[in-house]
Amino acid sequence: MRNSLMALTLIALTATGTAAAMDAEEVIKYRNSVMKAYAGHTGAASRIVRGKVDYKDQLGFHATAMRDISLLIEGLFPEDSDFGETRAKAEIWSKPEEYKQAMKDNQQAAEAFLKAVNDGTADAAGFKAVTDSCKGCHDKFRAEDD
Ligand code: ASC
Repeated sequence: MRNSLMALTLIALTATGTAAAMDAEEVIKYRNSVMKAYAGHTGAASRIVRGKVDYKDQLGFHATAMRDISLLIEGLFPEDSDFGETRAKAEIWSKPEEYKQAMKDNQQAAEAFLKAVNDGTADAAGFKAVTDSCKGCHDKFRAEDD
């Protein structure tokens, strides 16, 4: 009983600590870093897929990172992270169903591309499906550069 109470208190404290640490400006910086990582892996994979470089043995690494990152993105836009140094548009929060669908499209394309890489059937079209879904989301939900 005492132990479980202590455990519960610890969980509660941890949860509070996590929430307090989620300063919106830090979330925005974190989000930008994760997106840059996604762009880095996508750019690297692109050069392999297009035969510009001969690092085919590293394509699985990039495709895995792309798929993993695609799964993180949906959680990177909490309600209060819509101000300041961000190009995130209000539509992310005002059209949540559309936004979720765009996330899902990207996740599915990235998953399919990873599977193709693992099966040895990856091609330019499968890769383009991923970048098209990136672009689809950016067109709707990311503001232009200043
Ligand atoms: C990329 C990247 C994006 C998308 C977009 C697709 O490689 O960094 O933001 O693809 O350019 O058109």
